[in-house]
Amino acid sequence: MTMELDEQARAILRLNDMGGYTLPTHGLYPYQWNWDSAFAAWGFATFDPDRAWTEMETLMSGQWEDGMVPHILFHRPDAGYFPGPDVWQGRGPIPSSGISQPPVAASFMAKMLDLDPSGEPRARALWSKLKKWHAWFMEWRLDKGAVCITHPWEAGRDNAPDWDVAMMAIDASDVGEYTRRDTSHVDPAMRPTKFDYDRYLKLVQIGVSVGWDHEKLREINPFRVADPTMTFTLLRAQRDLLAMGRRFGEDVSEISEWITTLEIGAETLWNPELGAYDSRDALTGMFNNVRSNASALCWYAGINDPRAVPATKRMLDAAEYAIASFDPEAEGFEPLRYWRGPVWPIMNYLVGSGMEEQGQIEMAARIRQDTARLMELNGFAEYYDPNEGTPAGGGSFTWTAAVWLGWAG
Ligand code: 9WN
Repeated sequence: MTMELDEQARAILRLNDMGGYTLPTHGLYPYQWNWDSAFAAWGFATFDPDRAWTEMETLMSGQWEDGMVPHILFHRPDAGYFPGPDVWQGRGPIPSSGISQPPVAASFMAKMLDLDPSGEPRARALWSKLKKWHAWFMEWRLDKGAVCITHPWEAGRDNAPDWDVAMMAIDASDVGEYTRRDTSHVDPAMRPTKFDYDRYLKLVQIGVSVGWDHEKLREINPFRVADPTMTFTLLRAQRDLLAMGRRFGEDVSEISEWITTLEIGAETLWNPELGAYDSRDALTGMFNNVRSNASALCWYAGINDPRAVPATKRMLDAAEYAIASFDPEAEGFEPLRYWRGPVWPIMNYLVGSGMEEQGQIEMAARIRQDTARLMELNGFAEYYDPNEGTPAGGGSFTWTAAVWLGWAG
């Protein structure tokens, strides 16, 4: 059984391989996405290390002059996705979007190096690029040491309830006409709403209007939210970058300072009333009061926080398959609508592997078993209903297959 699933997972990676970069899935996502690609590299590393390093190299080849690594690289035009390169007008060496995504690449590169120590020369060449990307976050995205997103797509958790209040404050009345493509690939009931999309596009238009100048955007962008996903993944990635830097004989003093800053920032996201790490609106200073699976990324970031255990356990127990993206007991929980309830294998890996490392064995085992069960029963979907296990979103999904190969299987 496991062997068969291993083969299926490898076949998905091959199927989505465009030669040098991997699509999340054909149809719905016909480009290279940043954090998907890091997961893909790790999946490839379990059976084809050379291809794995190439994936990372292609991702980093899209890095902007200022260090940012965009969330989408549009290698070849494809009418099946909106908004495409003409709308985004990124200013990098490869047509791209104008925002970034959770920086998990350095952490997966560390895993790749464990699996394939002979890849060290390629890792060394990538290291300074990753450092430049991490420096970009430290320069442009901090609020009290926590990492902010400037667009919901930047967090990778598009329509999470975390952003609802901030989204309501955006005036998108003049966004104009546009045609979505996502809803022609999957059931609109599983996707973000038109209200969300109007604002997603409005934020892109604002970015384009200033040529994606980060300094100007810091002044005028109507959306800036400090986010646990970003803060915890960057904190973890800095630790992994530092460890690799030491191994390569690099000067890592600056990275140590970044780690201290991010640890202080992470603490500013602790919401005592919620009993969880929470997103905080950097423009208003208000917590969003949303209990999501991003809170449980603290362990992945190396923070073994006993305060976070009770609410995390409650979230695990509130659904058949852990861990729901949004608290199943909260008002507005939607088991099939993208980041407003469904369970995501990639988040399960980040959360579960962090718990394993920090000795939270019981919760970790529960998450890992549930992740495996979902794939055994329902294949390699983008995400699943946390109560029924129903596969949802795109099928034959790259990062889900990678999680099977690298961890759950
Ligand atoms: C926008 C590719 C990406 C993931 C994100 C996920 C979704 C895109 C979309 O798909 O976002 O970036 O069009 O919905 O939310 O995490 O990287 O799989």
